[in-house]
Amino acid sequence: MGIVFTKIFSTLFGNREARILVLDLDNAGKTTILYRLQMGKVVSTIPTIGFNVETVQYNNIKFQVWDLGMPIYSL
Ligand SMILES: Nc1nc2c(ncn2[C@@H]2O[C@H](COP(=O)(O)OP(=O)(O)OP(=O)(O)O)[C@@H](O)[C@H]2O)c(=O)[nH]1
Ligand SMILES: [Mg+2]
Repeated sequence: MGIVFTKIFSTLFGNREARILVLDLDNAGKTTILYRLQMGKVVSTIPTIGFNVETVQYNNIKFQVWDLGMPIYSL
C-alpha cells in the first residue's frame, strides 16, 4: 500500500522529466534560446553542427532539451 501512495505522490508532486526537441530553420535562434534558458543570459553562438543537448530545470520539471542543427540545404 505504501508503495502505491509513494508512486501516486511522486507522480503528482515529485520531480518530473520531459524531453523537448527544438526544430527550426538555420539561424532561427534555437541555440540562443536554449542557452538563455539554461544560463539566464544571451551568449554568442556559432551555427550548430549536429546537435546540442542541455538540461534545463523549471520548478519541479527537468527538461532535457535537444537543439538540432538544421541547415536549410538539408530540407
Ligand atoms: N535580433 C535577434 N537576433 C537573434 C535572436 N535570437 C538569436 N539571434 C541571433 O541570430 C543568430 C543565430 O542564432 P542561433 O541561436 O545560433 O540560431 P540557430 O537556430 O541555433 O542556428 P543553427 O544552429 O545554424 O541552426 C545569432 O547571431 C543570434 O545572436 C533574437 O531574438 N533577436
Ligand atoms: Mg544552433
